[in-house]
Amino acid sequence: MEALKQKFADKALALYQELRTIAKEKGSTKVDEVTLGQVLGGARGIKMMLWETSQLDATKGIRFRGYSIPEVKEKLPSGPQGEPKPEGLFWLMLTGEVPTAEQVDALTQEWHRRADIPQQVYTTLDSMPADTHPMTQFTIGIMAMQSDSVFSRRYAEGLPKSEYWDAVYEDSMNLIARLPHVAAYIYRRAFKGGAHIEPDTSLDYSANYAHMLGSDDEDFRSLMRLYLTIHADHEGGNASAHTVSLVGSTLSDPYLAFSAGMNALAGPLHGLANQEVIKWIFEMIDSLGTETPTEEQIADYVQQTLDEGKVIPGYGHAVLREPDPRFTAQRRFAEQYVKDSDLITTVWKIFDVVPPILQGLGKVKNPWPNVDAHSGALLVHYGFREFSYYTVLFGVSRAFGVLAAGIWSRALGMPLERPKSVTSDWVKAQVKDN
Ligand code: CMX
Repeated sequence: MEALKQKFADKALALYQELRTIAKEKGSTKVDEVTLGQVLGGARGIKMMLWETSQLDATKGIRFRGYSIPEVKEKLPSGPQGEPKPEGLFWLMLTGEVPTAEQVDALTQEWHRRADIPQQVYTTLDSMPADTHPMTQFTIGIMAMQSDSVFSRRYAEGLPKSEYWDAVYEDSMNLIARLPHVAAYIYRRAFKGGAHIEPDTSLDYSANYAHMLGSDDEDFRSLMRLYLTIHADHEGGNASAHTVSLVGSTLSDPYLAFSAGMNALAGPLHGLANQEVIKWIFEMIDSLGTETPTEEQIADYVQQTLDEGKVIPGYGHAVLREPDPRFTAQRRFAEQYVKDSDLITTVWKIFDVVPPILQGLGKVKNPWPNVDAHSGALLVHYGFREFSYYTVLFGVSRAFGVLAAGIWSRALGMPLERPKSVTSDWVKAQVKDN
């Protein structure tokens, strides 16, 4: 058995027993109350799922197994310029332990070994118009691999419940290994006339993805390591993670579950916001007729957007109540690697302008930037101007978290997810009774 798989198996079995005992002996312990505001307000804050890989705090932001983004950058094995490798984050999320550089290198090689893309993926993608939205191509590309699912095959052969996690582990490892290849293929067919680039297995996961996209720039490789690390997981309740978990709980295999989650990520209130942000900034630049807008000009444009009944993309969050540490990490990266960029300076000016305006509306719970407010400007800086592709990059990264969590769910024997719904008559009756 692979070292990572063995380590996971040891930990998961022990936790499975522990949680079974807790559920049996203490299952009636009350942990929270649900309000009508939560029922009518998108279930914010209702604790209803187990998620081992990360935890989101409203003010401190994301913690991967307890580690903040700066701590992850410091502790995880990194590339030559010091940005953490997502391979290490996957190891950390799956085992709770910081891996050594050798363990991370072995994982890189393992993923290279597993990156065997079935021909039907390319045939299927090639049958679609090249201008099909890249996120649509991405989910179709993932679905085109589903017939390879180890879980589905073994389940049909009578896989016992105690071995679900093993098959899900195999699918998840294969899927993560294959995703950058499928994603790069989509990029090159959609935007580079189908001139595809062979992988380079001497590179780590992120650098190889950058290479297949068409860049061997050392700084861009570093950006990709950081990007794939910070977008990987944001606890379980966000729409893409929750969707993967929900679909996986029906024992749909990881291909089915992950592609479902990618359809959730493709919504403008979630992952598509990275595309919306950069579009909105360029529309503002066009409308104002300057690449160096003043704060006053930006404020006017923000007001115009709000007056049109639209949201300011890249701002606000369902959980966070402070600037997103993932925004801050990208800002630090830009400060270190990008010296002069009008576009990035504009992103920072927007950061100064937008929060007080949103606060002034009196209804926005979090006026601060989220992860999507910064990522597009960095990608444009490195020559990736195809905005509709940005959410695919987010999706490749999100695989690390949601698939690691999916392996945990099956190892812990989590059941079919089935919360309760109510009717509006029931809601009105609660108020009347009170
Ligand atoms: N611009 C304008 N209005 C905003 C706003 C923004 N950026 N963020 C929230 N609001 C509004 C909401 O639309 C809502 O208005 P109504 O009551 O009129 O419907 C009100 O403020 C209250 O919303 P909230 O409780 O503060 O925010 P939610 O938890 O409902 O929604 C989010 C969170 C992210 C969907 C919302 O802030 C938003 O639409 N932001 C812009 C889109 C975006 O950047 N999404 C990416 C999030 C990160 C990610 O998943 O990738």
